[in-house]
Formats: sequence, C-alpha cells, structure tokens
Amino acid sequence: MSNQPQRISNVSIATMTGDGYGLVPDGVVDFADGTITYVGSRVAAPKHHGAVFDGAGGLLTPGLIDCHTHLVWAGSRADEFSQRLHGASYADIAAAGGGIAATVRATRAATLAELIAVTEPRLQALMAEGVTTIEIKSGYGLSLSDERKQLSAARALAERAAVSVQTTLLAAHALPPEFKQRPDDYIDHIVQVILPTLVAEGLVDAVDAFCESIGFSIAQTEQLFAAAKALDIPLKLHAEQLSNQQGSALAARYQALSCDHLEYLDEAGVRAMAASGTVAVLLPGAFYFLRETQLPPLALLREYGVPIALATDANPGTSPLLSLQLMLNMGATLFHLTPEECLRGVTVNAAKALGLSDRGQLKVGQRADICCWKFSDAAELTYSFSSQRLAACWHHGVLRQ
Ligand code: DI6
Ligand code: FE
Repeated sequence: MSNQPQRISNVSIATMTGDGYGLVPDGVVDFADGTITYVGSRVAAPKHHGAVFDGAGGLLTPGLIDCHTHLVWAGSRADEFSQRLHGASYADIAAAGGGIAATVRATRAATLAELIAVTEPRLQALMAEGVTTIEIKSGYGLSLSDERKQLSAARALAERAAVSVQTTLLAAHALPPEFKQRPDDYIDHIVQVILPTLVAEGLVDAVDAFCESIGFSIAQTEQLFAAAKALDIPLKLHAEQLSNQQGSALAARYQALSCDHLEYLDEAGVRAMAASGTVAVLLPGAFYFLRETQLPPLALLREYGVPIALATDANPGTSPLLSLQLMLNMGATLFHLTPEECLRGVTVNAAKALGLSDRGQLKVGQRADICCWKFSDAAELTYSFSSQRLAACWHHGVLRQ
C-alpha cells in the first residue's frame, strides 16, 4: 500500500456501478492508502499534488476477480487427454485409477514447496491478464494434512505475489482411497476433523462441495453445510454441472454465496437462488473442455435477476486454462452473455460470489485494485484476449511490475 496520493488520468472508466459498465468518459481516479478517494470526470476532479499516471486514452476497470479456481495441483492429465482422443472412455480412465484420483496422488506426493513452485507460474499467467483477486480451492488432498498443504500453498502464494487470495475448503470434492465406498464416513471425517481443524488454523475463507451423482449427495452436502454454517463459514457449491440434483435449492436454503457450473439448473433452482441472493458462477472453460451441450439457463437467470459471474475453474481435469479474459470471450461466444454481463461477471458479481464488498467496482471507498487497458472500448475485453493489452495494474494501490 502506498501512502502517497495517486491519480490516474486521461482514461475512460468502466466503474461497474449501476446496470452496465457505468462509463465515465475523460475520467480521473484518485487513491491513497490503497483506497479510492475520487472517481469521476476530469473537469470536476479535486486539486491533486501527488503523482499522475497518464492512461494514454485507455480504459480503467476494476482489477479482475477469478472467483472459482482449483489452481493448486501437481502432475498433469495431458496423458489422459491424449488417451481420450485415442478412444479411451472417461470410465476406462477412471477404472485405471485416472481422473481426479490421479491428481490426488500427485498432489499428495508433492511437498508444500513443490506445490508452491508449480502453482506460481499459473498464478502469474492469470495476474498478467489483470487478475487482482483469486479464489483457490483445495480438493486434491482429501486428507487433513494434504488439504492443509494445498490451502497453505495458496496462502503462501498470496504472500509472495501482489494478488489477494481467498481460500475455499473443497475436501468434499471426491472420495479418497482410504474411504472407498464409505462416503458417509468421509463426510463425518470432514465435519469432525478436517473442517474444524483447518478453520481453527485460519486457512478457510469458505466451504464448497461437489454435489453430483458422481460426487456427494444432497444429504451429505447438507451435513457439511450445517457444520460449516455452525462455524460461521460462508458456503459455495458445485451444483447441477452434469445433472440436476437440486443442489442449488439446498445452497439457497443455506444462503450460499454462489452456486457454480449450473448447466442443468431448473427454474425452481433459479427462483431459490434469486430469493437468497446467491450468485450464479458460470464456467465456460469446463463447458468447452468437456464438449458439454446443455447451456446454463441464461434467460431464466436474467428474468429472475440472479447475479452472474464468470471464472476459469482452472483445474487439470476439466478446465486446464489459465486465462480469465478467454472466459469473458467464451461467456459471450458459448453462453451468449453480453459484453457488459461478461465484465460484470469478473468484477462486481465475482466479488459478490466471494462475499467481498470492498472491491469489484471503481467508486469511493473501494480498494484500489485497478486495471488500465490499452484500448478505450470496454467491449474489447470480451472481443479478444491477450496479456499484451494490460497497460498497468494496481493491487491495493500499489502499481504491479
Ligand atoms: N467439477 C469439475 O469439473 C472438476 N471438479 C469439479 O468439482 C473436475 C476436477 C478434475 O477432474 O480434476
Ligand atoms: Fe470447479
């Protein structure tokens, strides 16, 4: 955080307040101590004596927020990808010990230092495109010590890089080999041991689960949610990705921050999410990589006014993609979101999906997480993607190098 008052001038500003971009042409943003003190037109700006950054006619947006990632993993699943393209089925691969289980083995075998080392370049790739806040889930450890290792790696990365990290405990991602065919016992173990221990260690900002026919049932998810709620930990849910399990209605009942994926969400689920203010996090990278054909119910989400966010879902199995800008593009091309909806999905609504009210918009009092782009038309952000288009980026008021 820099104490010197700073100004960015000669820019258009997508404040992301109101319904669309909330555009301010020929604008100025001032900030001090990491907090925005003025956003508005240049002519109405207060006198300023500190440094001025010339935005060269570009666009300012809030720093981008990737609100759903599984960024910390070891190993690669490129071999499985190749096997599938040579004709092996997902079931063949799973039967041979592949899939999530393969990533769990590799992640368990890695040391904390190794996990940090393999994750750092992934984080840098996202940051190079303007990400200033990222959510990182566990879920490839599936034991107390290995879930701790994943979350600790995420926290350590936040210390080393100019980015804010929110950690989510996703111990209920898959069944570990120790609990083969005993999912209820594993949920008991999460509720009695993994969750309270890691919460006490301060490693858990939110709790998530994979509620799916091939994941955990509604009853198991609810048991976990009740335990997390009792500890005052916010909830998120992987819901209705491959089938409709009514996970979103359960999540809404527990006032979850977000439900994520949602290709198979129905109207009752949309209505429940609208009533609880739960954000719909859409993940076009997984949709694309799995060659999914069922589209999330965009018209219903709009009709009921459910806030929509977009994220990378970065993970080795279903979304091995490290570009949030690509997700903006896919949000439009694959899900038919407007460019305004796409940008809201990685700023104001992504902040909401993480329960963060201090970022995601450019307005007085918000954190000075700011991207300055080399173009002035906000639609460019959805139209194309590249790390070369970011002119400058401030994280908590500090210009990132
Ligand atoms: N949904 C997914 O698509 C990923 N996890 C989840 O809950 C899959 C993760 C993997 O295959 O490694
Ligand atoms: Fe995911």
